[in-house]
Amino acid sequence: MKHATGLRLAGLALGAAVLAAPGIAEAQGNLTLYCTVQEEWCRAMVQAFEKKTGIKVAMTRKSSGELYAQVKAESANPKGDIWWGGTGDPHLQAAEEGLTEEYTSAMNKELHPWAIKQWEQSKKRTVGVYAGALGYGFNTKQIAEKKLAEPKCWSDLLDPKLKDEVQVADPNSSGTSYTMLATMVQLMGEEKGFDYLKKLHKNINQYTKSGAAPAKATSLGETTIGITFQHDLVTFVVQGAPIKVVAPCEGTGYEIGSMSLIKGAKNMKEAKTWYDWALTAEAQTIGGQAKAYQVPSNRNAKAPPQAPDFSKIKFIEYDFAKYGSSAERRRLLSKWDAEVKNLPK
Ligand code: S7P
Repeated sequence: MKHATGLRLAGLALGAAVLAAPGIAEAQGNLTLYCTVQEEWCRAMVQAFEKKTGIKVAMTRKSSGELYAQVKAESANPKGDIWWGGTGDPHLQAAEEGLTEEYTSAMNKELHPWAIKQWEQSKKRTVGVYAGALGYGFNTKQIAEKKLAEPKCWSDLLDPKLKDEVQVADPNSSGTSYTMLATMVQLMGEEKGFDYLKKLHKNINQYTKSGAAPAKATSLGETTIGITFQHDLVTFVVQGAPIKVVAPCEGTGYEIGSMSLIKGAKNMKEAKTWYDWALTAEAQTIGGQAKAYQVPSNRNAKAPPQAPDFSKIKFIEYDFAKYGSSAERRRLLSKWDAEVKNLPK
């Protein structure tokens, strides 16, 4: 397995300076925002943007796969203006299918190379706004009470003693879970990756709709183990939940959380104002304040101190071009539906 060389997230020189964004004028107007991060962060962003620009925002929050399906379904008569946040793969799929619009922001020059790579790969149709590492967390009380060994690797999750103790989302609705599916295929090869997912299925107590839901369930002891992005577990750790976050020993995948302008947007001017603003260091510090611990894409935005330390995580060389492509994403999801989802336990 190769390790990501392009992902220089940990040692980023994150300066403290908050720069004023060029080209952002005080304005009035309306904007329909499709938001695919956690609700609290969506609301904090909307509030700050409305205050800054005077533009009124109507926001809808959904999981990434669901939102992609909505943008596609509405493409003949788009209702949304901008899609902000969520895993990059469905944004790349939307870009390839011509559902989103090209744009070059003046803010691009402040972004990390991994955020710009996303933009280049999509032919200017989506850009990186944050990065996050996949992993899992376990409830330390449950593990101790059930006298289970502390898991450290992906392979540990196949232990028959963990029957019905693991929770993850359905990759059709959830970008997080699609990231896991694509990670297993890249880490182990397709045959072994699907073999792994079939064995894991025996230990799954529920496939949730939302990717972050297993983090909450782990915090409440409703599941012993939750597979999510590591930052979604940190959200509960900082609130005192008995969760230990695991960066799996074999290596793991990651997301480039992305943003796209919706093709045919009714409020394109306002959507571009959001786009430029959301790439500023100022806007990217709002995540940490809203208990969202991803690594920001603006080089001048400080990563929240609680964010997972990427220098200590073994990353795979995630192939976004391949696993974000329309054909591959559709193929893997239907294979998962056919071969994993409905398997008897
Ligand atoms: O909570 C933030 C986050 O994990 O949610 C996004 C995710 O795509 C939305 O959840 P789904 O898995 O349900 O689609 C991630 O991009 C982001 O880091």
